[in-house]
Amino acid sequence: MQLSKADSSKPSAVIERSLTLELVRVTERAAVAAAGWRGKGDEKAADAAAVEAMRAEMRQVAIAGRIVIGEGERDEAPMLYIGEEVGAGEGPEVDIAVDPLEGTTLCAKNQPDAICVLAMAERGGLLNAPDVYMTKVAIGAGYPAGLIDLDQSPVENVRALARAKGVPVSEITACVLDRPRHAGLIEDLRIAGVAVKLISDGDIAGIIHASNTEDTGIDIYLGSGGAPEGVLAAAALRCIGGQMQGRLILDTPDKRDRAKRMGILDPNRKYDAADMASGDVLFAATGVTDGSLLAGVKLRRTHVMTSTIVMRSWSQTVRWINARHAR
Ligand code: VTB
Repeated sequence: MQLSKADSSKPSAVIERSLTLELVRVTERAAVAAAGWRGKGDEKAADAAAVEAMRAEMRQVAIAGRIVIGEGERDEAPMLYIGEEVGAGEGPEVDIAVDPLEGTTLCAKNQPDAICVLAMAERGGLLNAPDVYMTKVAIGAGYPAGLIDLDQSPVENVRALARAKGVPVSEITACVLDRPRHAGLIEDLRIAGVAVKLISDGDIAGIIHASNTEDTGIDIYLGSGGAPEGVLAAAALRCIGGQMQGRLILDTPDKRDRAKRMGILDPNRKYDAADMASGDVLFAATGVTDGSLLAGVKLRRTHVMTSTIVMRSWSQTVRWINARHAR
């Protein structure tokens, strides 16, 4: 194993690697704040707690950061709005995508897989995605490039994957968000014999699961979810490997206008993971509720335990950091 990447032939790493641990502190603090709202039925309060904590901790980080994916437009979100400058101001110029509490409903109902998520890339490295839906497909690493394609039907994508994996379609498990808009998709998959794992929220975790088939049993992620979540999932896939495609659903003139203002000129463009998150990318997520990706925050009498996954595209390193914090 080569631990020093100093004379690697890869392009130079632009983002200081010690920033990975700084990001962990940010998602940890957000998760601890949100954890106080688990099971309280108040999604807004849970989200606000995570946002405030994330923003406060980010102020300590030595970056000149700019929010590209955040809580919304400046006029609708007081904190972590698109374009907000974050960080201590001194340090590398980076773009930041956040989902301070991915799965607010999961947190409010204390259900699995609510997580706090942050990705960082070189300036200009993250797609400025409007808050619309995105059609997504994702699989893990080790398959020929171009195996999955949004121009094929979901069932065709599953068939291609099954062939490449050398198993019958009946042994493929697809992860899909449980939404009425996916009724046709779910029916088509079931008619084809595919096993469908339905999740109630949290498609960033869903896509990460598809890239980790051996542990999760999930082979492919299919369906539409938030475009901002798509960019965050793409950042994760850049680090852990796997293929993904996304296409914005710009089905009204208003959405097309919004996208245009954000620099999206081709409304039908298919984006792969590297189109959504390019160059050197860091990704961190901390569990809020216990889930299949991460353990949730444990609030003990004298201390708090957190569980975080942090990864970096340049080195393809994935770390799981379990931390014990004094109360
Ligand atoms: C997904 C999922 C989120 O929204 O993007 C989903 O990752 C899509 O939107 O956790 P709908 O809920 O409208 O289907 C969430 O479930 C909630 O933000």
